[in-house]
Amino acid sequence: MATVRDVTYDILRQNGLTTIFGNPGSNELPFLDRMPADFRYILGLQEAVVAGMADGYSLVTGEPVFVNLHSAAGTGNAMGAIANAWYSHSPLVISAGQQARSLVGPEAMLSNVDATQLPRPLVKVSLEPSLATDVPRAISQAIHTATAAPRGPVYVSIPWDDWAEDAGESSAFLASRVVVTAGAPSAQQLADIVSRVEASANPVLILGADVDAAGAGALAVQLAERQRMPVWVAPSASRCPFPTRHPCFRGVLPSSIAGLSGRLAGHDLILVIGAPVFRYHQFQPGRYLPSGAELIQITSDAGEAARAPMGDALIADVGFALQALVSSVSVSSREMPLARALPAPAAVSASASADGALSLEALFDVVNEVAPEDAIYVREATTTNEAFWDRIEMKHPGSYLFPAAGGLGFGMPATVGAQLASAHRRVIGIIGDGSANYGITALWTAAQYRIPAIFLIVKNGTYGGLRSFAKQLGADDIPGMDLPGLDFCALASGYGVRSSVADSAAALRESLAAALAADTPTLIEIPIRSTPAS
Ligand code: TZD
Ligand code: CA
Repeated sequence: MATVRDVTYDILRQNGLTTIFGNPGSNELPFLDRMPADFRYILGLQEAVVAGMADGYSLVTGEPVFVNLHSAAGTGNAMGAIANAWYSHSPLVISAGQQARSLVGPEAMLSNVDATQLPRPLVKVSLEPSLATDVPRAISQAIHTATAAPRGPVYVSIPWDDWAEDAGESSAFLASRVVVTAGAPSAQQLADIVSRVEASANPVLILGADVDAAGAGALAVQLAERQRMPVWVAPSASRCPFPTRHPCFRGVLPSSIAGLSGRLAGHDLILVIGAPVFRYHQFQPGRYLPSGAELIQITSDAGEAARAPMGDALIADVGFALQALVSSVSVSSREMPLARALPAPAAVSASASADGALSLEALFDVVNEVAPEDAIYVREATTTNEAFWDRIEMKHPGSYLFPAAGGLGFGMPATVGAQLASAHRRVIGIIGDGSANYGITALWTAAQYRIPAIFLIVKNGTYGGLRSFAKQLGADDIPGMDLPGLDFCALASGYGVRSSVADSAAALRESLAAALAADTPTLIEIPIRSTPAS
């Protein structure tokens, strides 16, 4: 007899989900007992970190990943990370252990009452099979739902007494199923877009995270070059879809309605690929589009297309659509956009500055100089946005990750998960002294599994991003903005991670080079001079 547990492991294996990120509880033990030898279990010490590590891992591999949480409490702890996974279209297959079936009604301890309701609306599907023999089919459904366009997290709650049950003969069909997504534009749909782009006097290309997720950055470069289009990254960028030193590259668009349309003034055609229209953040109302501009959006997410307040949309696979556009558009006779001027190198003294701290500009100059050109950056420190995008060169696919829902707690775990997934690239987390605390226990997983992630803790002693927001809102007396008394080297050592303080360009250069040479994780605490824009 094949049990529900045997068949489930086989389904996970056949679909390539052999890494399990989890934090166990009594409801999960019957599933985890005698885990097959070809699976590995990565323990996170808190579920926000479990789901965040899984997200970082999946964002690098581009594959679905299995997450095992403990009942309602574990799911609750993971919700912030699930919000980020939802907006980054990460196919997290999240399972949660449930009490024994007969104990859920009477609400025994650790029952997940109304389990399927708990993670909504941030999962594509939420299931609790109505009988044990349906568990394998539900897991299979969850995997294929997570990976179908638009991709995203899914949730399955499984009563622990189901695992030992007979899976029944009909479960034998599940493991070998192959479900794939197509979705290319028709010839007519393609011709319409091509003719609008070619007829435009001054088109602009805006790229979103899904272009990078589709591995289609090189196609975006060809499209921009053929049509001589300047290229912006869509606001609230969670990945980097275009090489940052390419002459067509312009930067990341502002996140307010007025700011964004102001920046696009003069363009008559705005082509947006692989992004919602738009992920605004700052509230600054205005006209959605500059006058005289039309907008065309290409997205694989029907929800993104439908909810946009302006423009036309084509729902199609982003990679196929870009390929089709590149093969169809002519080479334009417009002028090639001129490259932006690079920022002047930041002034640094050989030793620590007068106040014993670096500027953000000097920090990123050093990182850009010392880090390998194919480094993967995970960034979660609000005030570093401008200096980072100005000064860090990124030219390889998958070079950048940022929390897609803006939920802090992504940076530390995603740095660990991304490094675990990257045998040949180094992952450098640039994490604020505020943000680091939402996922600090990720340090333990990095240390115990010898994952050589590098954590640069940007220490300005405050929630700097909130300070500049408060200023914009005219709020000048907010409690709880400062973060005195944090010692990240002491925290690192408590979790088993080597660390140092770098308070000058020379010290940072040296400690980052040593971290890159090591095969275990390193944390570098970097005191930063004042808070820009506050
Ligand atoms: N809690 C969560 C889970 N997500 C959030 N985005 C916030 C709170 C609010 N928040 C921001 O949006 S930015 C920020 C907070 C608290 C400050 C982050 O501070 P930091 O970085 O030290 O990490 P900076 O560079 O000092 O802003
Ligand atoms: Ca800070």
